Amino acid sequence: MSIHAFKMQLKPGVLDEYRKRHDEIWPELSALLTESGIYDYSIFLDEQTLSLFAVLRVRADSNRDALPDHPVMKRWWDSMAPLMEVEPDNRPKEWALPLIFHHA
Ligand code: RM4
Repeated sequence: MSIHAFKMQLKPGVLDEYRKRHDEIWPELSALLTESGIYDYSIFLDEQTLSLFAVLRVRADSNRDALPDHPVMKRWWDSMAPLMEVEPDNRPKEWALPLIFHHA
């Protein structure tokens, strides 16, 4: 198992919609994340900057690297692109947050 954290950036004025999309997360996306070895995945919001802080755990046997090519992931990212800062292919911009301290 490993822990990963990264930052994403929400656009102004879309917080309610961003929250709603995650409250109604697609079952097929949820299943894909689980199948890819991702679990205990949380996204926190910095209300001052609209930065999103994602923290997730990845199983040792994960195939997380294949996720960006999966049609369900691409469809989700396309649908979320109006709400987030994204790369040219619509995946969200991500800034890695290196682990400094962990209390188990
Ligand atoms: C986020 C973003 C991430 C995705 C989660 C489920 O808004 O699209 O890439 O992993 O949703």
